[in-house]
Amino acid sequence: MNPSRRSLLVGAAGLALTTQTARAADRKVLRLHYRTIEVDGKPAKRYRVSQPAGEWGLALQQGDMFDVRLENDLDVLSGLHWHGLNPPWRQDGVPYLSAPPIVPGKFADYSFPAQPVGTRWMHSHFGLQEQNLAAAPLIVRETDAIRSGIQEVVVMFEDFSWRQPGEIFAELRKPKPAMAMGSSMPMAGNMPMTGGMTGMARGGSTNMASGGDAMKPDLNDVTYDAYLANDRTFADPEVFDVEEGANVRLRLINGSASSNFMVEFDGVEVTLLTVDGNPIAPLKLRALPLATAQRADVVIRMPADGRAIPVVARGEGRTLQTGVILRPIGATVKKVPTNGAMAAPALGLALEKELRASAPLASRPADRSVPVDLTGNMAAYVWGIGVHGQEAMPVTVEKGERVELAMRNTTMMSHPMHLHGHSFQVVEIDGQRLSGAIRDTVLVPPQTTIKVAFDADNPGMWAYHCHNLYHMQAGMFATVVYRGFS
Ligand SMILES: [Cu+2]
Repeated sequence: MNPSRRSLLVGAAGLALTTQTARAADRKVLRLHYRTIEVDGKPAKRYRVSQPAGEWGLALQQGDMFDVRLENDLDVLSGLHWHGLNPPWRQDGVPYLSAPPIVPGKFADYSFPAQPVGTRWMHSHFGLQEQNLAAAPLIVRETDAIRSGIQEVVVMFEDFSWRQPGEIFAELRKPKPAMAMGSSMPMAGNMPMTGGMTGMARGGSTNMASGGDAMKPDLNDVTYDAYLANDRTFADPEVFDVEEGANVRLRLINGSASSNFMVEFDGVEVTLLTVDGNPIAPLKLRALPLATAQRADVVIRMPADGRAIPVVARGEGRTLQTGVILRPIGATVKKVPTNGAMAAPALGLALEKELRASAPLASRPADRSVPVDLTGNMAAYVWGIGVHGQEAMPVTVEKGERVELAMRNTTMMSHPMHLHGHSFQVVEIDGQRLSGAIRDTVLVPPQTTIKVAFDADNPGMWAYHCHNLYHMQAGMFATVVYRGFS
């Protein structure tokens, strides 16, 4: 498409921004396009988001504007959501809620302050495209990170299946045989799930074997063929050259569609600096839980013995793993198997309870407290969000309010809950108050209640949903709507 034709299409893209001419010189271009990757030696045609020169995603600096032209070079409707940034709602990239999707061959322009700073990411919010790798890192580098001179390594983890996502979803939604479902199972769509049904109502290749264990949480709906780190498996991992004994800042992004990971660093203790891009009181740890859509920045000091360190993300409840290698000059790189010795444990709340925001919300009582039930019926593969006990109700708020969402997970699966347009603080876990992390995505494990608080300072209509792609597609999607917007 030539430039003059492009300029004619600005209005058609659905975002009329007055600043676009003035800032055209600084504008970055991102393209949604097809590419072929290789997984286990076989080619796979998938989506990619890159700049014209090939850079995956986007890196900005603190204080920058987010000035982006997003071109859709696919042959399907698409778009991108800027996960973790808090833009004006019309630029949030949720099709039909914030703006129409971008039609093939056209583009949309975005212009807003790139805030908050930190490790963010971008992904399609259209249909099931995210499963086919329509995602990329979006980093707004903090001034102090830049000044520190510490080497940075960005790693995005994804899950990969040879099956098309539509096929995966259709199989999940297939009616389950009645005799396999037990007698105590609720039949109505809105009833809480019991453990009995989660273990028994599954079958075939989507079952990850929670067996018949009645009260055992269910970890994975989808059995993936591979996990990827920066698009690669341990058969051919990305290797980063680092200095022996030096500090390296890892910006870790769980860009998967429906996989929670446990990340380890070859037994080396690392320092956790941020979660979802937001600083916390630094914590030392050896294993980092990273739920779908969450991010974490850790600093690792490369060991004095000069050996290479694999950064390994293993799927919750699985032995399958992926990762990258940090290699000091001259170190040999040992092969890392694509399956670990033991399955990674289920992600819990032990770390979440330890996290303390470096810059918590100002202390103030909530003006509005909203009970939110996370519901599901595994047999029908229907998931939901009940707001004030009512499925499909928006959370309504007034500008200026302090709002608390009390999320109660009535199901036997965990749900990474994401609110668009706002950063929230974790303020209560199972009845215990805390000044927890500032996040945009919090994992709510089975049968737990987590309260988050946010300031209603970004008027509009916002998506509020489970970030497990298949749960969202099956109904676990609500909205936060400011008065005056509808
Ligand atoms: Cu979910």
